[in-house]
Amino acid sequence: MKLFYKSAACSLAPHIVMAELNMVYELEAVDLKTKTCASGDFRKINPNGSVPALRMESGEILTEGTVIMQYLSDLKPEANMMPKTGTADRYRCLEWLNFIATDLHKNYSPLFFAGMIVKNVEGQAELKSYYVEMLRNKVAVAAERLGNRDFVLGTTFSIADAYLFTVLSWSKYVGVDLSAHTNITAYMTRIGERPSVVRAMKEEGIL
Ligand SMILES: N[C@@H](CCC(=O)N[C@@H](CS)C(=O)NCC(=O)O)C(=O)O
Repeated sequence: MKLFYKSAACSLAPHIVMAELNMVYELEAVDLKTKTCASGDFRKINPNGSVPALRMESGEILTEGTVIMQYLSDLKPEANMMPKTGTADRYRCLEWLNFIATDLHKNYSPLFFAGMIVKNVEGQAELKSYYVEMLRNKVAVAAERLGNRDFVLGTTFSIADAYLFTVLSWSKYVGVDLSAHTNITAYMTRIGERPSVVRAMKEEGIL
């Protein structure tokens, strides 16, 4: 299997999942600006031009991070990285994945590209302040839902943790202050020390 990724981007989440599951995998870095990678034109691999993309054992390409992570966890169901179909926890996990993808992830993105969205500096500052405020509220919701659990679903590390950790780790680059939520800062430290997370981050050159 090969994961097409960009260092520290959302593709870190499935990368962590592959490491956690002790899978045999290859990595190929993508330049998101030029949409190129060692294999050539990345749009031929993923017409959407975004990472992550996974080349599965069959040779087919699977895209969409939350789906890739579900696919990976289904390859090794015994590792319980996603609760079994039909259980209440399964839907709790899906609820987290959707919340992270749509309410967290996509509200961080404009903070990285403010200069491409708005040309004048004042406009960029306004845009950033809007999204930082939006994220302050969304992170408060995440903190409330996490409560005093070790992991989002309780005591078991799941694919939702790999994704939540990845997205919240962008806070330091874009001025989103997590320090008001001590459960979140402790969570970030706890997940960041996990061997699979350390391995994936090292492989991406972040550590
Ligand atoms: N819908 C995709 C979006 C992934 C996404 O936003 N990836 C970002 C990096 S974190 C990206 O590749 N952005 C460049 C682009 O979309 O052109 C998913 O959930 O996997």
